[in-house]
Amino acid sequence: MTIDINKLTDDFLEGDQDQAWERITDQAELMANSHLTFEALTKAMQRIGKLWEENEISVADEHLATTTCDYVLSRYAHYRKITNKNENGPKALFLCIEQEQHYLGLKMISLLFQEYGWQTKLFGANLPLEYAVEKTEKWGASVVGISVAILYHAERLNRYVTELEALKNPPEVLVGGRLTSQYNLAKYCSEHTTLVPDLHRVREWLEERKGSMKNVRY
Ligand code: B12
Repeated sequence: MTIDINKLTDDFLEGDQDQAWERITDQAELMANSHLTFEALTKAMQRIGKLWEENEISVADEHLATTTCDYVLSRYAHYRKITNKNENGPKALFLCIEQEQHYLGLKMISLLFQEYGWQTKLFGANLPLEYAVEKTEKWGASVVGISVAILYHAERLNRYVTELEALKNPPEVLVGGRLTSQYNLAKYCSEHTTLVPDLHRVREWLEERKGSMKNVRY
């Protein structure tokens, strides 16, 4: 990948949506491959985290970087015609557990599922458990993807997993987010839960299921 991550980070910190978008469109390989694009955006946001940790930037800068990254993500999805209306595709619902604000990664994963022909609903940040259960049941989602980034939020994970997996038609619960790459969250999950540490593993998971699906767009 030849994109300059430091410059992309600077665009995010400036809130320069057009410049950030151009930096992506300049790279033909990114425009053709969402995996590489999401990897670049992830690296830039991780760099934002490092700068925040080192007191180089403020929380306001983090917010601006987030909305700019989110803009690029939405524009990329529009450009690549990635849709969540994949009729007859299996259903996946995505949410962050209560109080969890870090939703950008979840949005990327939802888009990846869409590319593989899934119908998706993206609930984003901070979805209380009662609604997660209700929506899963009503819509008949076969997968629920949960994101968790902050360690003290993980305590809540177990209730989400337990209640979702106890439904009459239980979905497969996938747990991802920054924490899963750093800690073993198995103690908050069950033997049926799938822990997904990074983008590569998501791609592998989607590839494994591809064979059994109709209407798949590659
Ligand atoms: C942007 C940001 C924010 C934004 C969030 C904006 C938003 N709406 O998303 C704001 C400013 C609100 C914020 C707030 C806070 N944040 Co913050 N934040 C970040 C930052 C810089 C980037 C997060 C991000 O978007 N990363 C990029 C995404 C793409 O990566 P990702 O989430 O890991 O997702 C990837 C995979 O994990 C996977 N994935 C993600 N979800 C899922 C789900 C499924 C199902 C699957 C399969 C896969 C998957 O897919 C992605 C693909 O690459 C991180 C730094 C970092 N290293 O991530 C800190 C960071 C996560 N934040 C941190 C902290 C401390 C906080 C705050 C407590 C304080 C603060 N900074 O204001 C609050 C807490 C808010 C809360 N209650 O949740 C710490 C956490 C440290 C810790 N020990 O827990 C970090 C690591 C910063 C740091 N270096 O210290 N934050």
